[in-house]
Amino acid sequence: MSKRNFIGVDLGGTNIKFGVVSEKGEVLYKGMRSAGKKLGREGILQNLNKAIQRCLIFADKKGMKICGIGVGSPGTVNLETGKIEGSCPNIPQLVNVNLKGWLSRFFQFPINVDNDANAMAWAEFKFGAAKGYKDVLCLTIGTGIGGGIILDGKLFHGSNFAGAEFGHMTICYDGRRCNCGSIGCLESYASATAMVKDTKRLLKKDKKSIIHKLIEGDLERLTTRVIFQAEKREDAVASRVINQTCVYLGAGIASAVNLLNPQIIVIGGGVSLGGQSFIDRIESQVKRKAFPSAAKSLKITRAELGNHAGFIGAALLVENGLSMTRQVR
Ligand code: BMX
Ligand code: ZN
Repeated sequence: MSKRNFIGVDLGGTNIKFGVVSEKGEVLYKGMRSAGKKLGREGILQNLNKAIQRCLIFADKKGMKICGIGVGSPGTVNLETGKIEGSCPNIPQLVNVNLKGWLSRFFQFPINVDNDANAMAWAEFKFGAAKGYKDVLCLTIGTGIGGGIILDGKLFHGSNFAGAEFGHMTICYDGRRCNCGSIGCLESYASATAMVKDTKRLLKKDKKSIIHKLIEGDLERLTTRVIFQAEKREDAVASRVINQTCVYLGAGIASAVNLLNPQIIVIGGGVSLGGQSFIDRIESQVKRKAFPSAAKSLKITRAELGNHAGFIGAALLVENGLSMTRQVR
């Protein structure tokens, strides 16, 4: 058994995923609970606290030593202070919360807080689909679209820790309004939230779509899982939305490829439910749009660590999160 174990928490808009992770990336314990977004700031923080307590109880039972707690949170996280800064469109209750300060009132361990997609990227780089590569771009497509960049083996944060916000690249300068306040961001076109919205709009006009049956007429039950299921059954509405999503993602990813020329792109999050055919369609869009010299040996693949990547990465970043910050600043 590995001697150095960490608690990792992935604080999402809907759920909190958490676990005890060894330094070798093994998941020794895992759990999930609702983030309680409707409960407001205190409620979310209490749920975060409870998730960590569950990990500590497990570690205690097994006689395991915990060496630190890592949290991945949406939004811009100041790595030095542990505060969520700027805008936090998908969990606005967290803006200006010093997560690290708050947690250190309850837990006497080294604590590190980073952006959720950065954490996912780090996990995939260390132990997942991007293992062995040094220039990596990860994106997670769920409620929003998050991004993480690894350049020359180092996690890139940017000068104010706000880098790699992949979902907020402009793909249409006068397009849809985004949750972040800007216009035309990739997230407002290609996130799971956007896919569901677009599908609902089309369903109002297409009464024959099989999706109506799958959701038993209740639009509230529509998820990307249902959309992918419907596409397998050759539903026209589902195909149209999914193909269009691939076009949007292709445009965003191609721009990032031209900017960074990564070796590999890893795609995770709920939308990776779309399987290999979804990745293949994104890949063909990217290859069509990106510089041939940047695209020629580019690999695009699904994340390997699935739902666990966020908390695994958060846990692993406890040890090198801060040392990396110093390299950036
Ligand atoms: C948003 C942004 C990113 C985050 C991404 C994925 C906020 C609150 N979030 O673009 O920082 O990485 O969503 O988040 O500003 P998820 O909630 O979809 O996992
Ligand atoms: Zn935006």
